[in-house]
Amino acid sequence: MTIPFSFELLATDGKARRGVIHTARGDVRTPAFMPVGTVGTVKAMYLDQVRDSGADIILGNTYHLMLRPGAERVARLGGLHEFIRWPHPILTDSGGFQVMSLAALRKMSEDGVTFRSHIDGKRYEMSPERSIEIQGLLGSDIQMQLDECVALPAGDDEIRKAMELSLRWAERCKAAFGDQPERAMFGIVQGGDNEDLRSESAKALAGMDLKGYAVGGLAVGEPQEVMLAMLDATCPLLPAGKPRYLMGVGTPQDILRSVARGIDMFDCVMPTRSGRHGLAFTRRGRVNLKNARHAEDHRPLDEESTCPAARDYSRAYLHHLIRSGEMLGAMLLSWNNIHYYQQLMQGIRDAIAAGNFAEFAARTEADWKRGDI
Ligand code: PRF
Repeated sequence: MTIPFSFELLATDGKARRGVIHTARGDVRTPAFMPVGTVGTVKAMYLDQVRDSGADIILGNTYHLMLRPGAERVARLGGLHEFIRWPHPILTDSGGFQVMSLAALRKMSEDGVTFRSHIDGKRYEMSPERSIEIQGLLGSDIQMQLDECVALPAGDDEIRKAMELSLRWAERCKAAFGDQPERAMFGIVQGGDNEDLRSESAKALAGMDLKGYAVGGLAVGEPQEVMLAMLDATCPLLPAGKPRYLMGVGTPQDILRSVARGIDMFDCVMPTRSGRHGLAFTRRGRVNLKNARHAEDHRPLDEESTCPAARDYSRAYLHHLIRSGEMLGAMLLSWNNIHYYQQLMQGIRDAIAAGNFAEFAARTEADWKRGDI
């Protein structure tokens, strides 16, 4: 018997929640950070390193994988887990958001989105049903509804239209997904920076009795206070017994402040993308290794870290690698950053379980501000 998908709330501390998502491929401890493995690789890292850093789940992208190598091909190769050699849980995003940010000549209609591939210009159509079909071929454990995300600032009419379309697509995705106890399909709250539209969206989705809920359409150009206000307006309307996922967020500070408002799951390219560009996340804030001040610095990023990338390499060497555009620089800093994010999530989970999340958050933010070691 495979294990059905379920969410167990283990502890709460204020609005912060400690929980576990049970899946057929293993448990996901929440709050969780999902490293982004867009094309079937967490860029510049071995998946063993990703796992050892403490990640229970990674994210893959429908849009990229449908274009190359193709969802049907991945299915013939045994599914995404087998193909990339990650036997643990995978969440896939539905594709709409990536189409809007990457594809050419994209067009939205009631029935879905048509676009041309950013790779070879070939024309594709993606309906809510096709997005779920692709995610099924990939075999992901958590699948996302197709939605429309509006970049902010935007007018209320445009935000309402996208929110309502996303609700209709949620119904179609739910029907297409059907009854698959071992997997989940999450709905996505939209509504831009408008609290009323957010609450309408959240209530309608909650009424669909989905297995989990994402908050989309944030971190798309609005200030952090606006994003947090939208979480304040949304989270209390979502069922307490289901996981809540804030899509595409964020900085370590965004994560702390969103956990404080009841978010359980995050994904972001920030640790890997900024790592490739020479930015390191540490207990004492960010360190830009491109900066000349590191050129003769013997010290590691953090001698107390359990991550070799943080502990065993001098800043001078990391500076040299990044300045030289060497692959190893990107590899070491991605490793450091994913490890840092996972350590942060472990700290968050421990603090919620111990009932001292507010103190943990205040101390962690104060440490970042104190500046580099
Ligand atoms: N929708 C989907 N994926 C997303 C977003 C969204 O709104 C965002 C917004 N931050 C990131 N990824 N489907």
